[in-house]
Amino acid sequence: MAVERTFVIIKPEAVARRLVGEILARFERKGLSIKALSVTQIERQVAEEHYAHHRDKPFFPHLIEAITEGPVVLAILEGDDAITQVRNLVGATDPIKAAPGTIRGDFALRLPYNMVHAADAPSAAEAEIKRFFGN
Ligand code: 3AN
Repeated sequence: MAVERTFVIIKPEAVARRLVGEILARFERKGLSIKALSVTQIERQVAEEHYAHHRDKPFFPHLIEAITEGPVVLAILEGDDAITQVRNLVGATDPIKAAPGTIRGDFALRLPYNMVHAADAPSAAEAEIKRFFGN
């Protein structure tokens, strides 16, 4: 067990549906601390960098459109094993596979609209915090 920091994006579809409080409440109830919080709109260039590993996928344009189409909430969360804990709360990537009780399982129907991005490893968390919050 180690205290970790992780990075989360509450995506435009979740902000549009007024689910920001609900989603942050789930992280807080679990015992994680909010260390930084910001409302912003992601620039296309930053989105393309963030999702560079999907650049060759057929759904890439749709994914970039979805993450840039409205305001998002960016958050840094901290706590014991925060990266795994947050991924567990968020649920499987595809909402059709995400278990009820998870954020995606409870609020999302279909890709790419799965409500939340969460860093999947310490190196990703560090790079994403730097990309979105600077040093
Ligand atoms: P996760 O967000 O669970 O780490 P990734 O990194 O594989 O999953 O996918 C990044 C984002 O790309 C997902 N959050 C989702 O919005 C979108 N995505 C992934 N797979 C698909 C797909 N097959 N069709 C459309 N969008 C997808």
